[in-house]
Amino acid sequence: MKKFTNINDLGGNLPEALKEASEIKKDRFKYAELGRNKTLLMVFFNASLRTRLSTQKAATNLGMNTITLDINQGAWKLETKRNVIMDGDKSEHILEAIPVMGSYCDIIAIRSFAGLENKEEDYTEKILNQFIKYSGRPVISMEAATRHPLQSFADLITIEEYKRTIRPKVVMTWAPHPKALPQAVANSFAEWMNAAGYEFIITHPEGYELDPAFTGNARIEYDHIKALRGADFVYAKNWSAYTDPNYGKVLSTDRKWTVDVRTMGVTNNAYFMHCLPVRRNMIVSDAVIEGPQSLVIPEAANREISAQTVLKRILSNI
Ligand code: AN0
Ligand code: CP
Repeated sequence: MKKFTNINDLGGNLPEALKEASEIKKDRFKYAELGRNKTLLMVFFNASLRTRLSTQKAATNLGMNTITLDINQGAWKLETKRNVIMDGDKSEHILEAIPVMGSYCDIIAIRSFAGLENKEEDYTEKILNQFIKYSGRPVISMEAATRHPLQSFADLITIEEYKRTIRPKVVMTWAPHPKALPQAVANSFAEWMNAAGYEFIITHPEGYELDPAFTGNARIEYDHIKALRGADFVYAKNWSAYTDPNYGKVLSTDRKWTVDVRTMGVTNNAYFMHCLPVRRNMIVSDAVIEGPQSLVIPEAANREISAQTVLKRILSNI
């Protein structure tokens, strides 16, 4: 594997990737020699708890060294546009910074969220693609503008571990949040659920339609109670509007969309999932997230497994 920025990088064989993940989970130190003298550089343009820790742990399990750079804490401010006279507050251009970063590592992982101001810039993955083009290294997305594949892979591993039927009913529900969030987690989850072949339904208020390139043939249902009826897994996530002219805007904070005991009551005793970080009593009630059907902790723990599976595949190829 040469990079990991979307599901296609797994080579189209999900069962094989899931099998590999499950083997890694059983013995995570089996390949402790594979990464010896190899360095993973993790570059963060945005905050992180899980991605930072789980990816570092995964790399360490494989014997790698890791370096972390928080661009907004201690690095030079980076200019990302070309043909600008750099007489402002940005000291360095990303086109020098990227190859320099690449020269200190064997694999480079990036977190760079959607700016939510320029849809075209976000949806062409301008920053991520510059890393792919100019770093000279295999690139791993730790959430880019349109996708969060390490999260979706961990979500899929989690569903496979807990599902009670071959083809469970998975419902992704939009939920309220006070600030505008990217569509990346939702886009990516939709892409992976479609590939997994589960019964997959998306529910959100009108105006929150996602890019059809990600939602594919998933059923879209505006009535969340109707959507959630009989669900085996409820995957909650907030995202800001995708469609024009509201791109990146918060259109609703209606707490009737908060996942609570009442909404979970119409499901098939569903498991509750969320990628975290989560705002309680906006996205989900205390009772649901703390309840016996909540998978948020094992889901987060599987981030180590998805990252390690991806790193192992890339290391085997360099
Ligand atoms: C981010 C998002 O919604 O994309 C990261 C989630 C993993 N969430 C927040 O910024 C709260
Ligand atoms: N789920 C997730 O990616 O969490 P962090 O933003 O804390 O890394």
